[in-house]
Amino acid sequence: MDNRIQRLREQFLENLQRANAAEAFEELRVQYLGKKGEITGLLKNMASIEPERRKEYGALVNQLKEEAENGIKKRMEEAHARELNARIAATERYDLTLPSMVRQGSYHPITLVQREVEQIFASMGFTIEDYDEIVDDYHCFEALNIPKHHPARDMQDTYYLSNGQLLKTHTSAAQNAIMKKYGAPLRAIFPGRCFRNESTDACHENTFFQMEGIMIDENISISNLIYFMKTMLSEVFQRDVKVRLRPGFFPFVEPGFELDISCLICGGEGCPSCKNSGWLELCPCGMIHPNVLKAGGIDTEKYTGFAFGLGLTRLAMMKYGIKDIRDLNSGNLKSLDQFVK
Ligand code: FA5
Repeated sequence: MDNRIQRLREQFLENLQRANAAEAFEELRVQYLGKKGEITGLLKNMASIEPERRKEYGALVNQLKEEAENGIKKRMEEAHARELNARIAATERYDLTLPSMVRQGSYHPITLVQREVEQIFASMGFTIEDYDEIVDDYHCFEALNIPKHHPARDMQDTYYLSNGQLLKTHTSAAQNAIMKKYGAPLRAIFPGRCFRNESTDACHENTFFQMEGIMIDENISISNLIYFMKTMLSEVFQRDVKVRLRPGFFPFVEPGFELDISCLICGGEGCPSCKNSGWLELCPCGMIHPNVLKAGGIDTEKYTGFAFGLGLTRLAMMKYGIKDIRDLNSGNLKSLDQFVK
């Protein structure tokens, strides 16, 4: 190898060994490979080389140039990795003894109110049941005395799935299965998420929670129904709440009622949360229709029963003074983490 090239190579490799920081590598690059760099100079020098040696000389310089470029790159990467490891080892290590910076989690207001209502009914001998969110037409409608093409289906704008099943529009969809599971006498509540293709506003969501309750036994009457509803509401609110019962039509109860409570957001004066009526539809209920009992395998000569469909989401709104139902599904931690318990 040409002596000059050989000397420059040795000098470069020595300097490269010594360099260990980003700035030092940049200096080396300028010193050897920059416009006025020493290796670049060798190339510029080509004209002064005898023509018969030029080819070999050019190849050697280019080889050195490539070696220098690759050498700088490799050592830079090694230095970067060393730096990173040192930083992780020294300064960015987790200190497991430090107090957590993560905010404490909280239960959703609907979970809180659901648990409260569950406890109240459990203390009165009701079992708590879980039921599917995807159900079939029979359970959601037909077993509830709502045959195909019955106009009552229009009250619940339903999300149908391509396989013919549907998203449960109300917790009543579990009545039939639970009657068949336990027979009579029976006391059960079954909370669940319901889905309807609703236009949303301050008191309507397309996804909301209800809690269904049924009690079937000998001699069950409307007075039992009223007693259980009143007990539940006075326990939940721990104060007097004005309620009103008015006739309501649901094909699966006879007679049927709408139980409304005086809006606790506006004190009954009217606001968007109660559609300016001062009352909020909270808990439709009634005496279970004999066709529904029969479909559930219950002896209608011996037993009667009541059912209710409590609007759990609305109950949470009233209990916690939440003005807009949409806040509850918003995932907005600012409003939801007030309920840390
Ligand atoms: C029903 O769903 C009946 N299955 C209830 C029932 C059960 C009646 C047993 C008789 C016997 P309704 O569609 O009215 O009824 O809904 C019941 C409650 O769910 C309402 O009073 C309301 O509190 C709540 N609810 C209904 N739709 C919505 C909605 N879009 N957003 C929030 N809550 C709703």
